[in-house]
Amino acid sequence: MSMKAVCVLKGASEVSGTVFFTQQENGPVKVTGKITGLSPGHHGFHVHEFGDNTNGCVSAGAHYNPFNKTHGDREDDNRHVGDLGNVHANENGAAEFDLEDNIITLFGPHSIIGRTMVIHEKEDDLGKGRNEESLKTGNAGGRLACGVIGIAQS
Ligand SMILES: [Cu+2]
Ligand SMILES: [Zn+2]
Repeated sequence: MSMKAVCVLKGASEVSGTVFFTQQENGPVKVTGKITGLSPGHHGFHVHEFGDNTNGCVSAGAHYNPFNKTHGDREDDNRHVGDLGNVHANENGAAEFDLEDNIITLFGPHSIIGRTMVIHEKEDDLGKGRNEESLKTGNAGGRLACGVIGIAQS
């Protein structure tokens, strides 16, 4: 069985984008997409806990963390489920990405469907910032755009 999900990112800024997720059951999740309107450089990219955008991206809560870990990199054992690291925007402010992740899933009780994808103002320090905030948010700063992850046509 395979599953597809999609997320349209919008916010108060010019930043917008679309993220696609595909997964074969028990396989990794392929995450692809494009975000535009960014400043050139790295931007933190996470799944946040709630699919709630009632008060903008703030209502999405903290990084999705069902196993009570600290913030980290995509390849770290100690990471929030929602930690997808950074995406990199080119000189035109466009970030295109194509990655695979073994921790997020579109199936079961810890599915990311119905939660919120957030693109941040700053680079995520991946938990290596040697301060308390680094282990919570990666010091990625404000939330530029976000969207609820929904079930896509397959
Ligand atoms: Cu975030
Ligand atoms: Zn995190």
